[in-house]
Amino acid sequence: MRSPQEPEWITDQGGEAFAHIYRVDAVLHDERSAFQRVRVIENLDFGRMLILDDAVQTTERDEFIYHELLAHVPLCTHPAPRRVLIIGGGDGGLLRETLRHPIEHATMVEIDRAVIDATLRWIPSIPANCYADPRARLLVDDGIRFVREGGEHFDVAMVDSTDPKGPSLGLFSSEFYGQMAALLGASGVLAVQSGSPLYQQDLIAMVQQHMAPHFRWVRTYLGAVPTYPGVFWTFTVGSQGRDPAGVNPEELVERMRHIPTRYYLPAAHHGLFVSPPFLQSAMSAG
Ligand code: AG3
Repeated sequence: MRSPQEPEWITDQGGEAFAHIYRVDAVLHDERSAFQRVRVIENLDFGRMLILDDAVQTTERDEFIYHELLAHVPLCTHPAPRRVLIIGGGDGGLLRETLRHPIEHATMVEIDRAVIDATLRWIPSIPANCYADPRARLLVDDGIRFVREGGEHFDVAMVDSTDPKGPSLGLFSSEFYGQMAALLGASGVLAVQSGSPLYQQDLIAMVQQHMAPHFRWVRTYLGAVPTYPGVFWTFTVGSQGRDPAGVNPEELVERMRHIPTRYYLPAAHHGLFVSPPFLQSAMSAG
């Protein structure tokens, strides 16, 4: 038993033998939804943090890095995105970044309403006012089923998932990427979070392999997310039309001109695809 003076710490395990730990300075929300344990805690260094089971999803202090990287890379890869699909993303950060582009609409399909509600209530700066945007459509539903059933057309899709365990495993399958490609059409772009390059190299290789049959270009890029185990994190983009690494630099500047960012920069876009050799080997492994 912990004594009342001893603080609680949350352990987000990366590899077999390492983890990041965070002191719980206050518990703002703790519930077991139909899918997972949903917690919002306060931490002195990172502010409010959304934790699903024991995995940190996002925090007030560093959420912009992940959300900007997952949104602006695929959106700028497509020449003129109008319809956007987000699978997962319950905290709303990705939808918020997406809506900064002059798109027609964005549909977000999140399976767990508890994540949407807890973030809206306790970390409102992350969704900001994205759900009030008339271009946003929110569906609380199974994203895998939504994509399988098809019937709608999108220009850009993003998968903002939890770790590849349980219900989210299907979001990393070749079958799912194939069904996504069918929704996306000729210049479609898909971006996903593809895990840690330190302890999930198998996942990166698997995502590469599973996307390859369905997309003309498949590229993995790196970001630094301080609150994910090991800090280094990867994203993988599949594109049918343009090469994500070949977008005209002046066009990038123009497209991002009125979009404020704190991490993603047009001038850094191409550099994202110049991968360090250890990541290149991870991509081609498997
Ligand atoms: N999605 C979670 C990425 C995986 C983090 N893994 C971990 N901490 N063990 C982030 C959702 C942000 N919108």
